[in-house]
Amino acid sequence: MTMFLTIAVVVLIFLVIFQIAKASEYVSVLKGEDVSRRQNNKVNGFLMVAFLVLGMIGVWYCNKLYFPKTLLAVDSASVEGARVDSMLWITIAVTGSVFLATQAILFWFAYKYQEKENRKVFYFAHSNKLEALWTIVPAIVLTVLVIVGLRNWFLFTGEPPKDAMVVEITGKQFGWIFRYPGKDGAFGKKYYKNIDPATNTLGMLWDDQLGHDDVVTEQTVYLIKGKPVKLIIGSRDVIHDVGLSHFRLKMDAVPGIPTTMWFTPKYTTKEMKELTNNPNFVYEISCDQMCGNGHYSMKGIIEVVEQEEYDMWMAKQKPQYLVVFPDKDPSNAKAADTTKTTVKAVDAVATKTVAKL
Ligand SMILES: [Cu+2]
Repeated sequence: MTMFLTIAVVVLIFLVIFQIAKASEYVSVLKGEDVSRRQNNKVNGFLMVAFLVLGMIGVWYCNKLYFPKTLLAVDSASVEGARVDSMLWITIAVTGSVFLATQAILFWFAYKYQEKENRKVFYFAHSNKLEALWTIVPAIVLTVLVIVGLRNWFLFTGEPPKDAMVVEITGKQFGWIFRYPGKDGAFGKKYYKNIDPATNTLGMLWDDQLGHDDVVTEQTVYLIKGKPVKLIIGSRDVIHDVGLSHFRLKMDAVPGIPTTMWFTPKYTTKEMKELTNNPNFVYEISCDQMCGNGHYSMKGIIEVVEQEEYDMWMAKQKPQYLVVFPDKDPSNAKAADTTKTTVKAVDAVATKTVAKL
């Protein structure tokens, strides 16, 4: 029924427009072509100005309505991200003012220079001066924007400060695996043919000593407030992308080609909950590259905490090597020793009891 009504309404509207067009055609024939054209021009000129004013009000209104919902409403959560924000604002200021000026001139001229009886058309074919002006000025402005962008790119992807921590992040269909280098500060080697979904998600080579203290976690990564962190990014299957919108950074995760970027978290997760007025706030890692049918759900979480909390958390983590080979774990060996001693003690008591009997 609704379908039928919709079709009927569309057909009716079409018929009405068609009839109006036909009627105005007859009217113009009656009035004379010149007069009716001038009148049409007047109406069109007025509509152009109305469109300009209404359009600008619409832009302002949408901005007012939706800006608080954008990420820009909250400060960048990384020190370096502030540079991305300032680049964005400068670009919006430059392109926005050009947009406003050109659109205002375009629609205003359509109204102001409409056909009039005593007005002669001024033919203006070419001006070298103007050509040079509107080629050179945008070229200089864009070059400056690109240079600023490149400088920031080299900063984010270059060497981090010396005190930076390093975390490896590996994308897979559909999730994230994190690896911390442990006390030695170095990652053990890995080889993709060693990957085993159950016991060796990264394909680590177990005979590499450097990897014996590497801690591997999934889905949630812990970072420290105020401490620069370098991410070494990779992928296990297809191209993914580490999207860190709150930190204003992102970087492709490419199988076989490690990429890097570094940043300094500025607020803990707890502080962000207050800043955003959202008790459920989490720093999200989104996959920013279409990577398969589970792409939408490929979400990781970053917990930014203070150094002490991080140390406490890290102390509880077991290196992956010891998870896979529990018999190599000294704390397990001790536990085994204790069991042995207990058994011996029980034996001794039993022997004594037997002897008494
Ligand atoms: Cu992905």
